[in-house]
Amino acid sequence: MNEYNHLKIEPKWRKIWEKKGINKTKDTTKDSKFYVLDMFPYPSGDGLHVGHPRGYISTDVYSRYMRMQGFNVLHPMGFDAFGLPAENYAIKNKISPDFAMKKNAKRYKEQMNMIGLNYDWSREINTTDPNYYKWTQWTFLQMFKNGLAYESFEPINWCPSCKTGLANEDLEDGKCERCGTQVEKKPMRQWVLRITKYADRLLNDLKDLNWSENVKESQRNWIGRSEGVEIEFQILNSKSKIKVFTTRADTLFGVTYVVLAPENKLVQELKSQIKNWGEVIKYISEAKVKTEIERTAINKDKTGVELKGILITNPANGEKVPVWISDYVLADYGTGAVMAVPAHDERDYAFAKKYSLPIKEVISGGNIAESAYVGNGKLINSDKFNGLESEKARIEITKVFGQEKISYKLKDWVFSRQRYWGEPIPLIHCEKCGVVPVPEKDLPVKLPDVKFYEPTGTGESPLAAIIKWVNVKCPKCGGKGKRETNTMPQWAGSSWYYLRYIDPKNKKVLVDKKKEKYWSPVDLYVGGGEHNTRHLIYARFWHKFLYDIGVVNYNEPFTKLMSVGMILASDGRKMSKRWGNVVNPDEVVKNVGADTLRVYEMFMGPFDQEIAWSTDNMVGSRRFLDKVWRIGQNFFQKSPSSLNGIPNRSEDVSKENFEILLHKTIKKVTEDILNFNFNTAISAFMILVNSAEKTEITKSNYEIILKLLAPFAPHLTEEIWANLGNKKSIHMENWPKCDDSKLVSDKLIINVQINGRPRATFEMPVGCTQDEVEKVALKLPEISKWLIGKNIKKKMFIKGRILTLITD
Ligand code: ANZ
Ligand code: ZN
Repeated sequence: MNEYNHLKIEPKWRKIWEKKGINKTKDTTKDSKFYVLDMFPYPSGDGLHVGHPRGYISTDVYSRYMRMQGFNVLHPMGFDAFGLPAENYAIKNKISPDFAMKKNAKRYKEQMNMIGLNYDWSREINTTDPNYYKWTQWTFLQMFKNGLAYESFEPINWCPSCKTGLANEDLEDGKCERCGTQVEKKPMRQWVLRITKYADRLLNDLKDLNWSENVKESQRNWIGRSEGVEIEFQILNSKSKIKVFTTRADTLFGVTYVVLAPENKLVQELKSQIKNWGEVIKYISEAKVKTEIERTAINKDKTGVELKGILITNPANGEKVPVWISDYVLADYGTGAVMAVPAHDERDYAFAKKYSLPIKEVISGGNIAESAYVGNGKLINSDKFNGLESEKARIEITKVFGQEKISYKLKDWVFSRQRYWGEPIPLIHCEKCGVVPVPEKDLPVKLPDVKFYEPTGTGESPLAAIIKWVNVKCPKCGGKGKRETNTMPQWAGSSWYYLRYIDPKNKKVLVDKKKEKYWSPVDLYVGGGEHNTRHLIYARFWHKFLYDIGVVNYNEPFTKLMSVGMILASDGRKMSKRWGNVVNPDEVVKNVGADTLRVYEMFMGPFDQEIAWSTDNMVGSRRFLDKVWRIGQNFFQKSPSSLNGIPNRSEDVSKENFEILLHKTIKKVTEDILNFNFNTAISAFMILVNSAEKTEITKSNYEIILKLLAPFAPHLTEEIWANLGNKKSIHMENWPKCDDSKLVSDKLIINVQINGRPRATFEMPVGCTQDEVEKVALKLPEISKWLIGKNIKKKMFIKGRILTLITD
């Protein structure tokens, strides 16, 4: 018997596939299309570990399946190679980021090929390729021209270790996502994109997407739309007012103090009136080092300082109430000021208790001696509004004292980084003309070669030191100009890359409109759940902008989204060099083969859930493939003429029952692939193959099994397929069709009619022949009695249903 030698089979077929171009996407806009996209990786120096390809294998299975269903499939791959990780890696290893990135990308590609991923590499893109980032820069220019990119001097998040500004989205619990350092606020010149202008569309259009409710909910929370009211409180002995944002205008009569965020500009303005300035300034500097989570957690101890000497008037009842600063109020949400209603808000309640501030009940229904009552109810202690229900009162009180206002948690996107390894922002600062866009014909603005990539830490990018590059003529007046030296964040290039795969080499436009219309939107997008907010919000924003300026035809980029669960190490921890628990796919492929790795990763558990690696279980997947191989060997040992029907060993599964199971499996595997239930698809396979071992399986049924398995184990199935004498690649075959008649049950009801009249019904096994049916029928008394003394002139049989007898 021939051995299943994956080391021989796998590289052989990969070479043949490449030569035949079976992964190539057809350059047509006519056939039915299907676009399957992976979140592309940034190529890190460590290469892939076995956790990375879980998503890639799923899309590979899916795209092979769709191709067998007759679709023109686009399944591309590329690299997201700008950004801090690549740059930090390069600095650490003292090589240029460009060199490091190219080396790493090459390694990634080799590993992906080794796993048999069928990418169309002729469409490969890399965000650091000037021919690619030309269009990232071009889109930025269009945003600039449309007023969506602006300069800001507000304090931004600054990572003292990475020495760069960061967007809110780049923080984890107030720490730099990359290095874990506590982020500071630092005032700096920044380029910012007005993503908030798109907040409502980003929110509303979620409803049309075939995404899980949980991802949609994360996006909703991230956007954080809140309908409320702004109310102004006059400061005594001052012209200034304090404006607060509240969602509970109905509690206005219960305000017993007002709280400003420590960073609120008013605090500095009121300095001369504040009697305890020393205490105030000390508190402000302490607040700076706390994270947002620490500041706003309900159960954290609240701290604050009263601004002594400041009083304000409640517009509703004229009461004079004190003003405090506290870090539980955030500077960049709402107005950075809160009207405190301790009777009806938990944080205000805790704060008032701690500092013995009055608690005034204005909504009935609770027991404020014990805790804040946060629900709705009838108003009390609220003058002419007494007796109104909260909801009605909110409207009425707003009419008199406030202004309706919608607040968003989403902030404009801080879009500049003070680092080398990113797309240069294509703007020129002119002494006379101000900020001037680089003319489109001069794009791309290429990154210059430099000697040092290290961040300067001064808030300027290392590019600022390249005098030759920085000094340019102003495109408008020809006078002295200087290039913008900030670069774009890593998220820029990944916000639109899926469009470039459609038309990767186009020199004239970002993407040809006709091609875009055909291929867009992405039908299936697969990647890690960590991208549920940032990347997927940025990309949707970028896409909607391109839609608005007529570059693309649809207003959403990704129709269906699937999140892949992480593969943990066998010790249950994240795979990491730090823990020494990384499993290298090269080893696995060498030991048991790429097909085993693929089958195992699809089998190990529900696709969207975390799961720990187990080498033992992987061996089980190999055994399954061994069985598939062994069954095939039975065919090769016979002479070619006796290929139909091999003798079984025990015949404990009947041929009929096997066919039923086979068709059930076709149905199940088809549905499971479509629903990303790969693990149950593989279990169904295992059951099928076990019974295939115990029956007389025909060649054509065996071929059906191979076709079903082809997307999962492409090399093994191709090898057997070829050995069976097939010339065309199995991956170009049609997907097997399930014969529903075989599914109903393993028993059929046969009707017998004599001369057009129904005379008997009885059960027969599925697959019964006319002869078998006749034999049973003629023995039945209710049939035979009609046939006494008659000759049967004609017999007709509708397979599996009706036997008709005509007599003379
Ligand atoms: C008075 C009030 C009374 C409030 C009451 C609540 C209950 P969302 O839904 O998240 O928008 N708030 C406003 N700006 C804030 C800031 N910058 N930092 C911290 N908290 C802030 O929440 C809106 C509510 O959060 C507002 O309504 C305000 O407290 C608080 F019985 O105003 B409320
Ligand atoms: Zn100029």
